[in-house]
Amino acid sequence: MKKSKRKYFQQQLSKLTAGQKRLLYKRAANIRKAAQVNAKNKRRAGRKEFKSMRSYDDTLNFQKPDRLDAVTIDDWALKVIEEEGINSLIEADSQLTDQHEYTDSRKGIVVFVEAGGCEVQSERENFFCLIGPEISMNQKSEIAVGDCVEFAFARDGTAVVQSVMPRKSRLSRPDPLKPGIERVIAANVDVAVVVASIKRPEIRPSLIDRYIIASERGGVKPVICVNKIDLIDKKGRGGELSVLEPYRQLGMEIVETSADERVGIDELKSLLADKMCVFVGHSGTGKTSLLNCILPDIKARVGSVHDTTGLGRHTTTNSCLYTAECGISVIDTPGIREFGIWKIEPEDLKWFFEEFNEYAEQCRFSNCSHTHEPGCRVKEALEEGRITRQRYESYLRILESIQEEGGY
Ligand SMILES: Nc1nc2c(ncn2[C@@H]2O[C@H](COP(=O)(O)OP(=O)(O)O)[C@@H](O)[C@H]2O)c(=O)[nH]1
Ligand SMILES: [Mg+2]
Ligand SMILES: [Zn+2]
Repeated sequence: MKKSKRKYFQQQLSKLTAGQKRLLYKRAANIRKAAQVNAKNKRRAGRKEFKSMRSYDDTLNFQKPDRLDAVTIDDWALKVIEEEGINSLIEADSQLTDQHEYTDSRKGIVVFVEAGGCEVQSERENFFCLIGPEISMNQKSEIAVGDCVEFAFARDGTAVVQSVMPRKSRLSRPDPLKPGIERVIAANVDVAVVVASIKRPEIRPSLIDRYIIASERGGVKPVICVNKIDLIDKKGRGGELSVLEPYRQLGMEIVETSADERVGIDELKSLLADKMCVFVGHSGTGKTSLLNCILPDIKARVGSVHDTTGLGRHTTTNSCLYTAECGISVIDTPGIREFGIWKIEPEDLKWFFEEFNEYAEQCRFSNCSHTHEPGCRVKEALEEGRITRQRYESYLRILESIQEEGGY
């Protein structure tokens, strides 16, 4: 830090309490981390992809990729002070730290998360809540849609989340910009509906496999929904739907739907009755359209509670939980093109390919990765057609991606 700046920095620091300083350095560490990963990803991805990423745009201003390592945490803290002002820290701290002032504690479920807070539904009423700093620090991954929380009101009426209940299940992926950080897409869900479309966009089995793995890892039951079946000729269905054969053989539940022609909607509804579900899948496969078919009463209800969280506005970038009278709750998620695998060691991946297991026991080596080893019974089963090439190749691709950093 330059001498001239150092003095200003010390002056500003002296105005802050210990709690405020903690916030300052936490914010500084966050933007440093984001900028480092950003710079790295940019180098790796050749710029174009990461430029458009939304959540860390604000940190791009802080980037000095060529001399990142030369700057200290104080420099980042100074940046925060210069760009955001110490008043914002003082405010944030005063709003969030004093626990004793809170009254009227309630429980609820998080329906929407955005920068600075979340929307919590509690006994049919929605509250916008701030998230206390001790939560963002203690919780491994911050609050997610579907989380059960306790919140209370400050003297000025501001609702603040005080604690988050342990999650009974989760669907997560690594943060695309910060692969070391877990992003929980949905918490406490029973079922993940992996929505694929038969055409426009084409089915991507390896993406389905990734969702299945993430679901199973997080304690969520995956089911497959193939949408847009109106786009194929009824007679020709066998051919186009053959990619689903491996999943049929695994005994997974598969529903064929058309949101446009309202085909299969009742079947999907009965599968989801009284469950908390999350809709995941490539963007454009029809998740939101299906949601509208299943929960027709949603639009009105959401609109009347909160215009800002109505269908359409944030839903392209954020997940949102909708609950209907019929007892179905659905978390609609934004479309993502790539879905990384959160914390599965390369040697553990094979266990998520269930159909390999009965052969894996007979491989010559007990730690066989089924890739290059001699005496691999899984590869023999592949040659014999007992394991599909589609799933085996998907295994290889995912294995390769998790051997590289981050699971992407
Ligand atoms: N032909 C056909 N188009 C559909 C169907 N479901 C959704 N679409 C269209 O696919 C596009 C993407 O739908 P949307 O629900 O926004 O997909 P999401 O990104 O997964 O939420 C829209 O233009 C829909 O009208 C369907 O069953 N059949
Ligand atoms: Mg959508
Ligand atoms: Zn093997």
